[in-house]
Amino acid sequence: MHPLITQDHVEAYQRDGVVLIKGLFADWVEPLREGITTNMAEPGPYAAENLHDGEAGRFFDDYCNWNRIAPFEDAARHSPAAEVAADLMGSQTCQLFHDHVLVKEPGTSKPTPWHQDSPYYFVEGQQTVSFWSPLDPVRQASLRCVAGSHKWPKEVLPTRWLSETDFYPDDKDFMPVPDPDAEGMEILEYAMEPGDAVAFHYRILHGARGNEAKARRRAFSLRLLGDDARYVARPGPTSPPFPGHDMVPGQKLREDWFPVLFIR
Ligand SMILES: O=C(O)CCC(=O)C(=O)O
Repeated sequence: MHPLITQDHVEAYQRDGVVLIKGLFADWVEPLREGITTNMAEPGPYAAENLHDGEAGRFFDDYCNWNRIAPFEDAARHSPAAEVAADLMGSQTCQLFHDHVLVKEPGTSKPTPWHQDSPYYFVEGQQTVSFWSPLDPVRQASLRCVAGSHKWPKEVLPTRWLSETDFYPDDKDFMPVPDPDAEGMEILEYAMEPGDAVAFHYRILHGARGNEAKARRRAFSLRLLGDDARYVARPGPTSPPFPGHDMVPGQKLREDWFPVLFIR
């Protein structure tokens, strides 16, 4: 087990689908901030602005940039994240799916809608984990996760964040998006320092409040895969789409595009 975590972290992760890892990216905070500066100055083809005209603040996100922004690749390959991920997942290996940057500038009141990541992705498995790490202290705009939702039998309907329309043309296999606050669900959220990370399963229902604070809320996320993760077909283009990936259902993700970061 990596010294940053204990058996309690693993049990909490398996039970709740979410756990806080203090200091996971503590040594990468400055380089990752620089990476985000580069990313925002040179957005990739998938970069999005998630506010309508006239809405206050700025909510920027972008993903799949690790192979052009060195600090993102460095954090994926050399931080403790991959080994900690393998420990939490109970996996012999850890493979990179992608990186994701989410920035809420001060005065951005828009919440991040409740969603699970898994329905947007073309991958399925019990052994999945994302790390969401703020590079600024966060209180109000921290990630909020519904404990145990990774074990729900049906996935939650994926929607587009800006237009709030359904993500796939055929949505009969999904359950409607619940309102965890109104429905009294157990929501886990943490006051976090730069470099701390929330580990959460791809099937965890999660969202975030707006950022009404005076400070920026820059977050870096790594999406990681364990031994049992396999390519799955979805009813339309996924997010991220990875055009031309050429994989078939049941296949392990190709290692030339999704590098193995850790082998036990
Ligand atoms: O940063 C946010 O506001 C939301 C993050 C999120 O949904 C994710 O990392 O999957």
